[in-house]
Amino acid sequence: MKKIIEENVTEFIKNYDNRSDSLAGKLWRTPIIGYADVNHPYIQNLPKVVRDSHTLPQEVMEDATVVLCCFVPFTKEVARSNKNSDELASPAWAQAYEITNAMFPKLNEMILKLLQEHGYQGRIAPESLVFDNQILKSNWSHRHFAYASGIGTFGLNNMLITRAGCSGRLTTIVTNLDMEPGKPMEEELCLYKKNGTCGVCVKHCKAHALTLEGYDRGRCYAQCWENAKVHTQFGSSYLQNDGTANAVGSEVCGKCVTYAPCTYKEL
Ligand code: B12
Ligand code: SF4
Ligand code: SF4
Repeated sequence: MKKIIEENVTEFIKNYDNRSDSLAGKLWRTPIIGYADVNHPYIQNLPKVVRDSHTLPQEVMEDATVVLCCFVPFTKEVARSNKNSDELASPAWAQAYEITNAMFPKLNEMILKLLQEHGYQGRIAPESLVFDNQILKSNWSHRHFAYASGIGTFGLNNMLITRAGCSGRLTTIVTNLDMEPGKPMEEELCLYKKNGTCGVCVKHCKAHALTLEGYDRGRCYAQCWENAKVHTQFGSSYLQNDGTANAVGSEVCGKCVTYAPCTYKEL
């Protein structure tokens, strides 16, 4: 079943990349898919690690077994468009964000159908579709599920770093698939966490939201807002809890994600 899912997701993304916008055919690379064990203590502990109200997979689907985690890496071209010398994110970075966010519901739908065809069920956690712009935390952290599935580790830049790098986006689906889940990676993929070197992401954060001492989500969000005011041409895909759009434009920045050793890795 893993192979079938992998093939179908790869094919779907390839076909979806065949659009008519300026990033057509050069937006994504081969996705990386992992499966997180819903009964793993790391997952059961998420309400303590992320926030009390963090949803557990069993609340989304009673007979949940694994959470399918899909990381869709951006191409080098998209990652490198977001130059650190520029104050704001590149238009291509904002566009990639919106196109990918718009693609995910369709990808999810395809996976749900595929699961059904093979006698399984899947559900999207409703909390994964919204984001509270007051608290700046979700009740469904894609990154934590992806970490538990073994597809990557957390960087100093907060990103999930995978074997394809950290420049890309994540989606997750709760399933009752009968398969061997992954487990957290033993190897540390962030150089700073591994041996105290690098720290490039911190140097790139002109808003001083990311420092060696920690991360200020309020400052980071303010910088994303500066971008949203300018990058209004690609829409605004994130919703608030009440279903209305979160911002006037694309809430992006990502300088800590680009031009770093963990940005892009050849697969
Ligand atoms: C709210 C949110 C924001 C907020 C707050 C960001 C933040 N770091 O929390 C704002 C608007 C500022 C933001 C900014 C960005 N975001 Co954002 N954001 C989200 C969202 C909706 C929820 C994240 C959340 O709940 N955070 C709360 C914290 C507590 O959970 P967490 O960040 O997942 O996990 C952290 C901690 O728990 C801690 N941690 C890890 N292990 C452990 C263990 C223990 C024991 C403890 C105590 C803590 C701990 O480290 C983790 C990483 O910081 C997710 C989508 C989703 N539903 O998951 C996207 C998401 C995290 N964002 C993403 C991205 C790419 C960005 C930006 C680069 C913007 C852009 N696209 O240009 C910046 C990067 C900022 C940064 N360096 O962190 C991607 C990350 C992809 C990846 N490779 O990991 C996500 C997953 C969206 C997606 N669908 O792909 N974001
Ligand atoms: S830029 Fe360096 S320190 Fe920052 S997350 Fe990537 S590897 Fe870690
Ligand atoms: S997204 Fe921008 S503001 Fe936020 S931590 Fe990264 S570089 Fe700093």
